[in-house]
Amino acid sequence: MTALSIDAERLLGRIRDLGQIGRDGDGRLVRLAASDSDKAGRDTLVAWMHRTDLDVVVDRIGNIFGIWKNAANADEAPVMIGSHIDTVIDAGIYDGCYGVLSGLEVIETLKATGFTATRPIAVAAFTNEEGVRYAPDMMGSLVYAGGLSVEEALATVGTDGAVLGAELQRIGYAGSVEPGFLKPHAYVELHIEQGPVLERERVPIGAVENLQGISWQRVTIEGDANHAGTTPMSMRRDAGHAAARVVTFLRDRARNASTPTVATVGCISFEPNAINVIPSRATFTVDLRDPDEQRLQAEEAALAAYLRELAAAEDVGISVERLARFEPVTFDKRILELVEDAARRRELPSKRMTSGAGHDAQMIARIAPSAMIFVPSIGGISHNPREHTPPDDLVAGANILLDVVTRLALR
Ligand code: HGY
Ligand code: MN
Ligand code: MN
Repeated sequence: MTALSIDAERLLGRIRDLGQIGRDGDGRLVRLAASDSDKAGRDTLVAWMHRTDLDVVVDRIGNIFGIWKNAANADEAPVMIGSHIDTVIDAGIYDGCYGVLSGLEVIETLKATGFTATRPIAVAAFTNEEGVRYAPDMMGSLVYAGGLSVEEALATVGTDGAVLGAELQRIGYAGSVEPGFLKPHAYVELHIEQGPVLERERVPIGAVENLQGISWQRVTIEGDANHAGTTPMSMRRDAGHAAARVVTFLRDRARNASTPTVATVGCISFEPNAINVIPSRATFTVDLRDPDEQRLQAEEAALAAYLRELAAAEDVGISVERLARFEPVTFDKRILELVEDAARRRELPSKRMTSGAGHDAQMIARIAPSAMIFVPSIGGISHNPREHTPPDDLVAGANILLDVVTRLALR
């Protein structure tokens, strides 16, 4: 008997279609949380949910749920499939969207076969997973899991000065339902790996057993603006130079470490940002990650010590603001075994692995047994328009999700 399969063309077509929504004037994909382009993506997803006859619910932080339930199972805890459809700047079309659209596809496929689940099946699109406009990232799922109050989240001021709550109102996604209204029986997230491991090892399915800790900080360095031509080097309080020292310190330390620690300065700005003025202020972000909590704390302490030394040596003021901090997460072994069993039955190699990226699953793991499934990323590239996963791998991953959800929905 051939195994049930999702409708590949429908899934791949929706990924392509959603990937065209939110292109800016330069053709870049930019659907930042609660922006007009995010609204356009949300509206498209909701329309597809309605077309599948799902109950659509939006909660107060704008998380969107498409719920398939019937009179017999409506009171049972649901199997939840989720991810996100907001993007970074100049994004690929698979990050997050692949998981949400595969969840919708799994429900649509099961509905068409007359499958009778013993519990509802819900697909979720969580608000602001990327954290580019509003920190922290994974915000919608963090609020959903009770890790951040919805009031605090709604009051968050974005990088453009807009307040999240007002933006959700403006785009029509300030729902009335309290986050956490559905406590999942189990949560599964399908996602592109966004790293090089599966492609390099020619393994089509990743059973993600844990996810590394994340530390986000914003550093502000205060110096003195002064004339670039007349100020002797020995008399400068150069915030720009001090910032450059931190960037190099972080990269060299992580690069030379024998651990999987990674460090990234993704945003940096100078004031007054003029060619002939010594920067009076430098503001930049630091993203530190490590699968081990003790090591991550040691990296944060090493940076703090370096900043103290640098402030004294360069006679500058340095202040640090925490933007996000999440400890490493271990996923549910039972669900992982279902993933591996499903791969075996479909004669697909799989491997256990760690997620380098943050995901909504790490938040929902606080309230329900959760796990992730990865598919390969070509060249390990992500957060980049060249992000790509071959269609066969996309379909294989969605079929593993179908098998795992089917098993969970019968328990
Ligand atoms: O930052 C992350 O890892 C995720 O893409 N938000
Ligand atoms: Mn993602
Ligand atoms: Mn991402």
